[in-house]
Amino acid sequence: MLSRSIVASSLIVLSGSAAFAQPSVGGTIQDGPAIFSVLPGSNTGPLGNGASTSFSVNGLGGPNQLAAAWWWIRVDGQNTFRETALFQPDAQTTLSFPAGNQMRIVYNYGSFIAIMQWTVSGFANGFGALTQTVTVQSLDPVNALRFNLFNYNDVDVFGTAGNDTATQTGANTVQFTDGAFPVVRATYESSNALRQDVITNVRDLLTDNDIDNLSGGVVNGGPGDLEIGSQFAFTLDPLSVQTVSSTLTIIPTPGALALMGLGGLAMFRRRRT
Ligand SMILES: [Ca+2]
Ligand SMILES: [Ca+2]
Ligand SMILES: [Ca+2]
Ligand SMILES: [Ca+2]
Repeated sequence: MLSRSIVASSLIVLSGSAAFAQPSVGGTIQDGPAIFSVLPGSNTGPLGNGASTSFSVNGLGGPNQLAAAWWWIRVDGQNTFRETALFQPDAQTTLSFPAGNQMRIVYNYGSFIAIMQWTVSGFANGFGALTQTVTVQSLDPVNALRFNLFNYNDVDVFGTAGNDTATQTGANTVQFTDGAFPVVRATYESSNALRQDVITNVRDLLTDNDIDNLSGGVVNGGPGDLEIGSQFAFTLDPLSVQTVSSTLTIIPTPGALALMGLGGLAMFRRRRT
């Protein structure tokens, strides 16, 4: 039943897409010095590499700390044979900007709707966060659906692909550094598992032609060009909804912290303990 409804919606797409042909969806969102972009046309298909992205916390033209970020999906069942990138032809895809710092792409797969959303937050120059969420709403009135969502990030600390190191700092947290600072802290709330490795070992698991699950934590902490993926596995009861999320936080240099008045406080606390 699941595969039949997907095919049905694909046929509708084909009949409408020719008249509304346009580049694959993307756009830019901003909050103060934090700017995030999904490059239009870079998310080319369900079997492709996801989207090219840009994430600066130092204003336009600042170091791009995130060269790629996307979500993959797998609904386990009889006809499941691999993971696929979230993607539908643009005529079937709804792109919106609910706020200046928020971008939303909605996909209707027939038996479920996937709402992919980014929120960017600029706390100060050099200090910001990017939250990526997917909300899945089941449209199936009868069957429970077993979902696997995969969030993938090609983190490039300091805007350079190389020289990054990764350390697991919590069950769902990995910290990336290039030298001492700045630090990218990736947190994956409620994820079942994560896997970090040198590029493109994690993405290859999502783009090859079989079923993979992400586990192992920090597999290769560098230094090198590193990437990370996390997996969220859950079962959706008929007509129910679930949201999963990951957050990348860029922490400023100690000098920038001091300028913000936070560094002195941190040092004061450290001295007293
Ligand atoms: Ca780097
Ligand atoms: Ca594989
Ligand atoms: Ca795979
Ligand atoms: Ca990287």
